[in-house]
Amino acid sequence: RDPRTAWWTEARFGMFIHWGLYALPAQGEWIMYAQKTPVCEYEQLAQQFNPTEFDAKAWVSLAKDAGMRYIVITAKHHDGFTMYHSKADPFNIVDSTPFNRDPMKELAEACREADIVLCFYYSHVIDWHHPHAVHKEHNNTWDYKLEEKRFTEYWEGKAKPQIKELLTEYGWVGLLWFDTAGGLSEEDSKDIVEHVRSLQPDCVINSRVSHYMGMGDYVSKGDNEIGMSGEDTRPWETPMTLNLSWGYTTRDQIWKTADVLIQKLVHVIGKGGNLLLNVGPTPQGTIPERSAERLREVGEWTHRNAEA
Ligand code: JFZ
Repeated sequence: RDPRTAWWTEARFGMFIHWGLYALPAQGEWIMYAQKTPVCEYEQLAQQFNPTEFDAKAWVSLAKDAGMRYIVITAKHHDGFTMYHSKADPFNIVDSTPFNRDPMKELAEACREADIVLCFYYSHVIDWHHPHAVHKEHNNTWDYKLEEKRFTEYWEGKAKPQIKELLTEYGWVGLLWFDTAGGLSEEDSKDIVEHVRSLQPDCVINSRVSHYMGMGDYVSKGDNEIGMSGEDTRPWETPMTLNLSWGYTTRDQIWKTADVLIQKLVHVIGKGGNLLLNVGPTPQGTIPERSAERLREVGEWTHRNAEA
């Protein structure tokens, strides 16, 4: 049994949080790419982003009530905007919005108090804001020319310094959740793993850090996909949505019922996996009431059965 992943395999159930500027247009976290929004236009969202209703303690206690033991939040998603105070790039919530608070700092504090493990999602390959980020397919080709990209400038100038900030300014980080590694070389994947290990040797890394087999401490399944296949014996996790999208949207109102969620939870855990269940907070900084309601229902069921 691996001491690094021990807390995580015991935790079983976590809260995924997709929160960023994309909450404002309210059509999911891929909106910039879908609409080919120019960087200068997308940046204007930051000036309107002021989530004054954000309450870290309320989010953490909702996770706790639901029976969750860890939180994975989008410190940076594909739009390149960081939801914490980054010194490496001013396109972040403290330097570019009127909000003037670092919600990751507040969450780190609230998690420590409540004994919930804080983890960060970091989009290490896709970054539509940075001129030199390179992905296999999903690049910002409306602002930047592929042939003019110098990947090292992104890698050494933004991705690695920002990962370092996350691993040095927020206390112990339980897990770094990487994603969409298409096009990243084996060498660069190893580079990022070593980078994380050198800063926080106990930090768990998910398999999406790389497209090369066997990297990372556990396997992230496809969305809503349950169970292991093949020969991989690593622990695994199913990321799941409550509705049909990750980021906040007003369009998608197809919600899984509490019964279905409880069945999924039992199914995943029964097969030995972890369930990472997503919420997409609003631009005001609140978890949509429909989502909160569902999570509390799941929690009531879990707590009832834990006592019995
Ligand atoms: C990625 C992101 O592009 C998406 O915005 C979200 O953050 C999600 C959790 O992860 O999308 C994926 C990546 C991999 C799979 C599905 C969606 N997959 O392997 O099935």
